[in-house]
Amino acid sequence: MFQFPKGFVWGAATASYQIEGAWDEDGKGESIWDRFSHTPGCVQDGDTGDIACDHYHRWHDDVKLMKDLGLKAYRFSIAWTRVLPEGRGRVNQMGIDFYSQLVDALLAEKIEPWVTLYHWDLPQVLQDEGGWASRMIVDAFVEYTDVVTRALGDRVKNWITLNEPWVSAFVGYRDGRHAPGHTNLNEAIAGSHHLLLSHGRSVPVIRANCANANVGITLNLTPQEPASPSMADRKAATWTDGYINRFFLDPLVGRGYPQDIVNGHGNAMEFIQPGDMEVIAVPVDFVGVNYYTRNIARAENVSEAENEPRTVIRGDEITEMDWEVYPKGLYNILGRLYFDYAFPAIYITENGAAFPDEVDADGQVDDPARLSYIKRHLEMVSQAIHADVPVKGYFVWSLFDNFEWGFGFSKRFGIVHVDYKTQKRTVKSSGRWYSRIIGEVMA
Ligand code: IFM
Repeated sequence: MFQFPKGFVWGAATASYQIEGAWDEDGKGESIWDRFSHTPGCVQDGDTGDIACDHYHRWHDDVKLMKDLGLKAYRFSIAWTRVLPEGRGRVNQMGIDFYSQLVDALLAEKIEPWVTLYHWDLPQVLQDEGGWASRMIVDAFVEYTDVVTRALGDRVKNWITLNEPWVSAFVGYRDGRHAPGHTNLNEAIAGSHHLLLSHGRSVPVIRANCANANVGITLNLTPQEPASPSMADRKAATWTDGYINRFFLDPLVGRGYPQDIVNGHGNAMEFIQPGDMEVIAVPVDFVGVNYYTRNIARAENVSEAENEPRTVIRGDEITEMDWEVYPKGLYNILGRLYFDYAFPAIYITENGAAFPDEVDADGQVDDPARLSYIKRHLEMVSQAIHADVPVKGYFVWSLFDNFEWGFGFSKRFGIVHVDYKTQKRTVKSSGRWYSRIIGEVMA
């Protein structure tokens, strides 16, 4: 059915705060997500990641489950606060040991570890100093990178500096829907720059500590399509493409920040210092893409009657996140990353869907909608590869149902169901299918 090149990486992904639990155990410090979720009203139903999937205590069995699924790679993130509880300075050996043992167990099962250094759980002490909005964070991130890569760089080859910096900056500092819950556009813009600068400064550190490292950054990329051919809708699509996609892609390849977005934000970006843009444009080995859906951009300041009629209509297949299922968008974004931005390699570091799953009377979880979602997106990956786009791997989001940030546990993305009361894991039919596909294409 699909054709994938030899060596294609087949994986699944998670993130520390979403699965680990053990929020204050073994010397771990408080993160912004601990603080945010413990603040009443911030997360749906008052859910927290205090226990989550209890992976911190169950990682051994979880690795066994990955092996049974036939995964070839596992993408997970490090909790900065386990390793450096005060954000910088004192190293917590128990935190290092946890990840070190996990890496050893994965390697023993021939599962390649893919480590994300930052997936949103900033130490609260660093937030108290201004967090990503403050330039001090860059040195702290470089120190953290150095500590982690010195400890794991002898065994971990694949490194992702940041997960979705747009979300960290804009959802956390402008929209207030994520930790730290601020609503300040200027903080979001400064935060974006400091995130990218942290990435750029940490890439050489990773390379120094890890021979033959494969280093990249993961972006959430959402193709933007004008709702009609009108100029107003095209302008709207250009704007949303700019502030979600180009604002991160362009500086990474040395094009600087897109001027339309800088002007539109009305922020002079005076925090940019000489040399910053060169640092950000450090060559990477790959870009990671987290793809879920497209956006259809409709001009807000023009009434429907005055605008041209819509020609691009949202499909009626919608996930529980209210995201349209649109596999073609993945194909389009992959082409753009290669033909326009010329990244040397591309990995899908997340792709998946939330649907309301039920455990049936036989203890099974049948999730045909998720299976179909993954299958159709993989078909797009396969087609992109055949159109010469260098896509090298695919990580389903997510291995487990987990803490979906502001939505708490109400959204299930896993190919493995988690009963949060008993912590029982049940492989869903999508997980069994994915496992079979991996086996077939690897054969
Ligand atoms: O759960 C998140 C993940 O942490 C980052 N990318 C999007 C996923 C689904 O919302």
